[in-house]
Parts: sequence; structure tokens; C-alpha cells
Amino acid sequence: MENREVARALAEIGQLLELRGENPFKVRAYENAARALESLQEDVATLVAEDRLGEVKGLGKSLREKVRVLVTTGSLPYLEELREGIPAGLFDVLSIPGVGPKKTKALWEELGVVDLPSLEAACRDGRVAALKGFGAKTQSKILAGIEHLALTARRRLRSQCLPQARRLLALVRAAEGVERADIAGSLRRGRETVKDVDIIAASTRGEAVMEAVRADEAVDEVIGSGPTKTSVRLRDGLQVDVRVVEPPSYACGLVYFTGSKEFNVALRGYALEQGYSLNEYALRPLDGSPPPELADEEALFEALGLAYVHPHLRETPDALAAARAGQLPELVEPEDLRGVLHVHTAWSDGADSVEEMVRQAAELGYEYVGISDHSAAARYANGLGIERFRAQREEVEAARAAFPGVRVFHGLELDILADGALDLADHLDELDFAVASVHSHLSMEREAMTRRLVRALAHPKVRVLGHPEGRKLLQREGSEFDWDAVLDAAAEHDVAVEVNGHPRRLDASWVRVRRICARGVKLCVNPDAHSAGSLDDARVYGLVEARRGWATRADVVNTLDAEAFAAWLGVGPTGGGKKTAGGKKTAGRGTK
Ligand code: DGT
Ligand code: CA
Ligand code: ZN
Repeated sequence: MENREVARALAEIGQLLELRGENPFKVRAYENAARALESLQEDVATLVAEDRLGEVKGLGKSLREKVRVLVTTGSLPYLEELREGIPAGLFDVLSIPGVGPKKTKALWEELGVVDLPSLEAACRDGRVAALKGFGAKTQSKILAGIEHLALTARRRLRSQCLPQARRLLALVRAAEGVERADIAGSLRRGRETVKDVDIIAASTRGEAVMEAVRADEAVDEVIGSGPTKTSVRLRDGLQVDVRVVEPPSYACGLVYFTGSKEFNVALRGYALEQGYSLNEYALRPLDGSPPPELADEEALFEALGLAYVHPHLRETPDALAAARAGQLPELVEPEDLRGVLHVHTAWSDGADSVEEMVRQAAELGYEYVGISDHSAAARYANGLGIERFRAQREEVEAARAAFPGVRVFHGLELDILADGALDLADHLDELDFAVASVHSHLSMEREAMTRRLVRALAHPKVRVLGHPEGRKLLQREGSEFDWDAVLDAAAEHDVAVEVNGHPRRLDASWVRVRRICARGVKLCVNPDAHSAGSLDDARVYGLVEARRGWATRADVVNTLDAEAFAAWLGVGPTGGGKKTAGGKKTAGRGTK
């Protein structure tokens, strides 16, 4: 059983307990445990098998036992019991602001409300207002809540929020009296999906900021606006919260509103140990002496005796422990990326020519680029058979001649067939490299998927395992397989695992990245570009995901310079990817 399934079961128990009116501490214990499992590096199944569940923070004894049962038997009687008789749609009712477990229960028992549609109907014909403890005001608040939920409940891709967030940030920075302003929240932490955008500003004239935000042309509705906070909903439904603090509070405010909540809690706990109370306004010595002046976030961490923890590391509290131990990783930086693979062109399902992609690579300052269109099995994407691959070679040669500063490798994104064989297996000698990816039969069972991937990685042309999880954010979850077995195979054959920078993929995900690096397997951060404009996705999105997984420069194979990278691919030292007599693919196999 995958970690996320166990996490989901625990989260559901939390909600069910809440609906049943149980003790909030118990509810929270399950919520916390679910979160801990979601970001767990190891397979929970392994921990159970080795009797090491105790190593997971926040898992008390009875929770450990439940996890054990769940993992070993695949189900949990306790959860089945709790589910008994509770309609699943009540969870949605519970998520409406102002409707707690008590009210949800009353709506259910008195009015037969089982989900949002039945609740909306009950509001529309006034039955909710007539209910004891509710009233007309509550009813209209619930209706507004339902509408609001429909518009904003869904999370959005980071890429769908960044442009608006940056535009509004510029607007805030331009407002009178603003000394500093930044994007905060999940967007600053680089999370793949975002619920709402948070912006924080330091100003002594808060009203000027609020006015500017309310008056913005993209604003559809002002949800609330006061001296310290304005919330607006943009026309596309995106919610933006803008907070203003006094300049001396800025460092503490920025850390607080950057989150994550779990990181904040841990940091506050640590501050207490150091003799300070910490909140969004100030770091106050407990002995009553005046708070230190903190010019910026760095100063705040320094005052606590900690190295600076980059926002990309603040998803979980682990980084705090690492900072305390002086063991924070030195994260890979955008300028470290010297080139990319996994670039599609109009030959398969891309929009631009080989030459346009290479020109863009040159413009971005890359030293090398690997053209890799889909292979024939990806028929839906107009994948290339060997004849078309050969024909494409002419365009590749032309691009090499036109852009001598960029080394152009010519490969394919090869489909891994259901049994782990590779597409075009008889012709792979003609490729400079292959990114091997799964595009079909994504939900085959775990053992078969593991065998499939392990087999594919053994082929010497395969240098990168493309989007290993196969997830599509907000659409589908990834495949299941034994990561340890696959990573062992990757290590054995010196294959890198991709961090795919397509904003809907971000695959391997940051949780897996940590595990990949810890096992000594290299990453290859790629754009999976389908147009020249998306070639930079490797840096803008893929690299952020890698950083969130603690990746350093040494972990990422495409931080090598062109020569070393060509050697790693197994491509000879001269010419555009043509293998010279001595340049065997084994030449670069010692990179581990
Ligand atoms: P999101 O919006 O779900 O994508 O994720 P965030 O992290 O942006 O969450 P959001 O917008 O609810 O809150 C922004 C930050 O404010 C959050 O990361 C940490 C901080 N924060 C919010 N509520 C609490 C809280 O109850 N306790 C603590 N310690 N911090 C909080
Ligand atoms: Ca947020
Ligand atoms: Zn692909």
C-alpha cells in the first residue's frame, strides 16, 4: 500500500471523527499523522515490515497499530465502522465556513442533507433558516459559502497563479508607502498547486495598498478589506490575500505567511527553546528585553542561531532539524543547469521546429540540448518510427551548423512498452540517447510495473527515466511500483531519474526526489518542452521541484558541462553526437 493511500485513510478517519463530534485533539492527531505520511521518504510498508513505525514523528501508539493493520491487511475495520451510515457528501458540507460538525449533524439528521446539492436545495426553500440554531442569516451565509466553494475550492497549478501573483505584487510594490513586498504562502514555497495567493507588504500607509488592490481591473469581488488584510477574488476565481504589516514586523510576517503551517509551528517551538516568543509580528525575548531589530528573514534565522532555510525547504519541519544540525543542503541553482534533454518538436506533438528549439536553447544560455520526440508507439502524439527519425537527423544537422555554440544531441523519448521492452528496440544504435517513459498501461499492478521499469532501465541507450510517477497534477495520481527496486536498477545502470518540469507533471515529485538523491541516483531536470516558449520550464518549474527535494548541484546530471555530459550519455567527444570509434557508451559510466 502506497504512503498516500495510508495518508488518505487517516485523513478520512479524522474527518469522520469530526463528524461524529469526537474530541478535537483526536481529530488533529489523525490530520497530523496523515500529513506526516504524505511527506514520508520511505515506504510506510517498509517501516511496518521492519517494525520502524516509531521513527515517524507524530504517530502515537494506537495510530501506529492502525497503520500496521492497514498496511498488512489492506483495510482497517475501525475505518469501516466509522464510515458506517455516514454519507461521503457530508465532508463537503463540513468544509463550508461556519458549518462545523454539530451543524452538519443537525442538517443531516433534521433535514436529510447528505451533500452540497441537497444542502443548497434546503437553503433555497428556506428549510435551513427554520431549523433551530440556524436562522435566515446563517442560511444565506451557507448559500454564499456553497457558491464560494464552487469557485475557489479547487486548487490550481502553480503556473496558473504565478503570472497574476507577479502582476499584483508589482502593483503592491508601486503603492505609496510600501517599503518591501513579496509573494508568500505556498506559491513562495514552490508548491505544485496553490489554493490562494498570499502577498505581504511592509508599509506605514496600509490603506494605499488596500485601495490599489481593490481597484485592480482583474478583481471581481472584494471578499473583505480592513487595515491589515484585503482578500479579493479575481475574475478567473483565484483568491488573493494581501496583508500589510508595519516595517519592523516584516521579517516575522514574511516567515509566518510563507509557512508552511507545520514549519511555523516547529520554528515557534524552537524559538521558545531559545528563549523567544515568535509570532507574525515580532521575535520577543521571554525575559522582557526589547525585541531585536530584524532587517530581513535572514536576520530572523540568524537571531535564532540558524542558517537560512530557503522557502523551498519549508514544506515540512525537517529542514529546521537540518538547520539546527548545520546540515542544510546547498541547493542546486537555476544557473547550474547547463543543458536539457526531453525536448519535443513539430515532428511529434511539439509546436516548433528543431531549429527553433535549438535557437531557444542558445538564447537561454544552454550549452547543450537533447532533441527527443516521441517514438512510434506514442501514436496519439505522432511518434517517430525509425524512418522519420532518420529524416529528422537532417534538421538536427542543420541546427548544429546554425548554432555551433550549442551541442545538439539527437534522441527520442522512447515508450516503455507494457512488458518493459523498448519501442524501436532494433534501431536504438542510431540514437544518441533515450529518455524512456511510460505512456500507456499506467495503472498496471505494482509488481508488473516494477518489473517493467527495471527491465527498461537495463538497456544501455536509456540514460533517463522520464516522468517516473506518471502523475498529472489535479487529474490523476501516479503509477505504483517498488521505488527501491527501480532506484537500485537506476544506480546499477547509471540511469538518471527525470524531474520533469512540465507544470502539470513535476515528476519525480519533491518527496521522491529526496529519496532518489539519498540513494545516490542522479536527477536530470528537463522541460518536457512542447514549444520554444516552454523550454525554460526546466529552470522555472522543474528546478524548483528538485530544490524542494533537497537536490544539490552534484545530484543533477545536467549541471555537467557539455563535454562531461556527452561522456555520460556515451556520445563521443567530437561532432554533434556522433559516436567516434573509441567513444563507447561505457566511457561515461563512472559518474556515480
Ligand atoms: P495554500 O494556500 O493551501 O496553497 O497553502 P498556504 O501555505 O499558502 O496556506 P494559507 O494561504 O492558508 O496560509 C498562508 C500561510 O500563513 C501558511 O503557509 C502559514 C500561515 N498560516 C496560516 N494559518 C496559520 C495557522 O493557523 N498557524 C500558523 N502557524 N500559520 C498559519
Ligand atoms: Ca495560500
Ligand atoms: Zn512523456
